[in-house]
Amino acid sequence: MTINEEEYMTLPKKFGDGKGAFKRPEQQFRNWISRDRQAEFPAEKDRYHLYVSYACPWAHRTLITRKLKGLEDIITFTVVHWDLRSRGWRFATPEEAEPEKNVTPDPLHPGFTHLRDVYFESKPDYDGRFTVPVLYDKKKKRIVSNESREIIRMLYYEFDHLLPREFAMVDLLPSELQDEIEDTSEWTYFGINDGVYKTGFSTTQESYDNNVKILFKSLDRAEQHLATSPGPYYFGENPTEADIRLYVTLIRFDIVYVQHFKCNIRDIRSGYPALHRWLRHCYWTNAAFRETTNFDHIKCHYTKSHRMINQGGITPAGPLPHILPLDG
Ligand SMILES: N[C@@H](CCC(=O)N[C@@H](CS)C(=O)NCC(=O)O)C(=O)O
Repeated sequence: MTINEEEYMTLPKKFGDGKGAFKRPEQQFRNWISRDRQAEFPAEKDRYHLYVSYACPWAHRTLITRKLKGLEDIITFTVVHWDLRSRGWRFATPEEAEPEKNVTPDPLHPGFTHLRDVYFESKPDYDGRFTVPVLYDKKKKRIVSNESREIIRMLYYEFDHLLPREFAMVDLLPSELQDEIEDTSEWTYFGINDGVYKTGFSTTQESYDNNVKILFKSLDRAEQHLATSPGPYYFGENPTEADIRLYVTLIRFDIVYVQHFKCNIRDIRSGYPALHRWLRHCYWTNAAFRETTNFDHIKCHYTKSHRMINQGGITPAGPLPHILPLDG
């Protein structure tokens, strides 16, 4: 399938199920980094690079994991411009790259203007979408993976031998919680992470009605869990994959999904006290969550890039503040 340039932004129709529902395509780069030195992609310092958008929840997972695992000196990253247009994600021009904008040109390929150029470098006949995150091997000049759920799992343990003990000890998928985390991840993905997209990209009333119902039932389920568990994280004292997966959607919920994706039966700050407490705890007490969250990129990307939903590209001012204080 070759992506037609003009149709590129009609994503909900192109990847719909024919009944007005959005269907997320499978990713094409699925290699793994390994601690084994003989592996095709062995874990090494300063060999791998992440291409991310601060706007994208899937890419956000990788940035949180990188920081929780103390991989900042080991894996570098580049943030694309939030402005997603018909040629896909683009890199900032040198003139745009002011520090407060938090975007840069591609440091690895000075001539590349778009993320698609990185995809074509790896696979000249690539025919999928040019999505973030991308995990890139600087040595082989090839994409390792463009699937966030697999990228984060590579970061959990494969680099541990290169890390100081305090970070090697950080276990985001402890074996005693693995089944519960897998189970939670499954319905969280279906109902919440992808649920906001399926709701917002619905092109029929029926699809919207179905998906918004599943989304809020899933939020109720997460609320119930947090209201009856000791916290402060989803499964106790320490953050795990369950927190990473839920956080990236809920931090975008009140500021974007409520109005932009019509996920407005309730919002988190006034309708879900336990989720709200948990969300503020992640943001305010843990730099890995807070410092990887960029509200400007999030708001501008969704509202100005999805012109099929918001024709004029108007970005709403509120809600303010973007997140309430810890004890607010
Ligand atoms: N399953 C992928 C999904 C990634 C994805 O859909 N990323 C979106 C941004 S939120 C993207 O890059 N879209 C650009 C496009 O489709 O042109 C993952 O989790 O890594």
